[in-house]
Amino acid sequence: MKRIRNVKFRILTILVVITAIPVSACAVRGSDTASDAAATKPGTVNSPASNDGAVYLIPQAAEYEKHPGSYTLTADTTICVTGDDEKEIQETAQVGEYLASLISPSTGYEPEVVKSISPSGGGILLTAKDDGKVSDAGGYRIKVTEQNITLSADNPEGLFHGVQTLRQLLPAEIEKDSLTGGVDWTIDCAAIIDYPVYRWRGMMLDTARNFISVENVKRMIDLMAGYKMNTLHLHLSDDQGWRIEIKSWPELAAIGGSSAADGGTGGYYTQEQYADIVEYAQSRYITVVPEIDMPGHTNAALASYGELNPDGRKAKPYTGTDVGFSTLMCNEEITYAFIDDVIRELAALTPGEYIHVGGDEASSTSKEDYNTFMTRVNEIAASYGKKTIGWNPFDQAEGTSSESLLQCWQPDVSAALQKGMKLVISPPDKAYLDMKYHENTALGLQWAGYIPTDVSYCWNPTDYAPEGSIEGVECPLWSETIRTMEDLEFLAFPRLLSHAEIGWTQKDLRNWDDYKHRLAGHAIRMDYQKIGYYKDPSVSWIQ
Ligand code: TNX
Repeated sequence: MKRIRNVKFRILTILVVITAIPVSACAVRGSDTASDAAATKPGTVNSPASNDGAVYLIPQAAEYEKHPGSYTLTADTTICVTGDDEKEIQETAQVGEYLASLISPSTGYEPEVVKSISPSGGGILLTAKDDGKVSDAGGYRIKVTEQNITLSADNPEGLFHGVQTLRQLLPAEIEKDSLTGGVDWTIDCAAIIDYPVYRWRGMMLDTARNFISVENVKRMIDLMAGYKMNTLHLHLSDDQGWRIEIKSWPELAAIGGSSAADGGTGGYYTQEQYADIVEYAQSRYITVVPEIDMPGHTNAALASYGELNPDGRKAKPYTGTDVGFSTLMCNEEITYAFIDDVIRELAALTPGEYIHVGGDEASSTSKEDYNTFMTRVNEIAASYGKKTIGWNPFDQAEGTSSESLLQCWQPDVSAALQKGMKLVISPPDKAYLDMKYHENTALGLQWAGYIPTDVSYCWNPTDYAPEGSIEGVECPLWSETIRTMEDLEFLAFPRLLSHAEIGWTQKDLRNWDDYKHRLAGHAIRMDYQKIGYYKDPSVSWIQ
């Protein structure tokens, strides 16, 4: 099965490459324009030492201009916050508290967050007042002078992204979780304007093949937030496991939750735990998109309830890693009563616009049944106020319209484009975090090829679809070979950072030579955060 998937994808890729205008993500950037020159600065000043005071932003900012002098954070620094109305000031204060919580452990300072417009005694001002549009999609401006720092944005989300930049402008030791002496907490004077290129900057965690604890999901949320990612897709059900409590169908969690892919851990999120994850993600400006994969990839549901099967008997739990053998019954009302309950309960717990309905690899479902099924599923989701997103060939199903998104993992996006659907781009041979880095790295699969860090970085979403049709990018982390958080981090880092930059930074500001230099300079921050990343030999790591 996997080999077929691989070959098909490669043939289609070749066709697309021939028909599309090739765009090189890794062309060496010229420096003859003002914006090029400005953008070159963060990654190229000084030598690439880890604590040399040089700036290694990831993702790269749209405009960065270094000025003479520096600002120093002290025990007296306050964080002032303001906005257009009380609600916005309140939310801005929360971003201020978040900034304070990042600063405190290593510096020992406990900056006071004050609702005021003027930073007294030279502080940090966070302002969400609408007076100089940056972008309402989460952009921001930063001005660092010797006296103070002003971070402004059109909304608190933009301020949150600006805080991530401030964090990377401070010495790397800011990432330590314990008091660190002997560091001058200075930031070079600078002017920055920054905004994202795409609205959807996602990561997917497959909690179905191997359960991922609430604590570990929260750690991933924190790490994603550090790179300005804003969408967490949770793959909550598959053949091997069902991970979300559905109160009207309790055996889903009780039975479906107990299995996992061979050697993996079972488990499920109670509704309270799921709501807690969603709220935690919201506090980091990350939207959770839950996925119930159907009509294929449903063995865990079929193992939980006999009535979902043609013979009325529960299927056997499945712990292998094959795909394409299970299907819901597409012409039986019990199936739609089941899906109605699942989507109703999930929609009530999910503030985001989208529910992911899977739709991939339904090789045991006829085309006709697939059409019937997706028409009903789209109607059910709409009845609970949600839009749908699905994997190819979801776009080809009748009943899927421009309201829905296609997550494309296969290159044929013609039906989606014809229908006016927007796309989330996830090419397996670039963006799949579960592919091995190299032949001899232990974890991961290889059906889409090996993905060393440079391959994960050197592509553009526009290699796959026209710019105007792209909602964003997402890197899925399937968990067939993952057992522990160490495994997860090894596959995710540093490749997650490639995808964060592809989602955020304009493509003419990106090139591998500059990026690998920044990644090497940035690495010590991952060390201080105890991220277990793979030291890919294609990067000249420092230390
Ligand atoms: C393909 S890509 C899958 C998953 C597997 C993954 C392993 C897609 C939509 N489905 O079911 O876990 O390959 O790499």
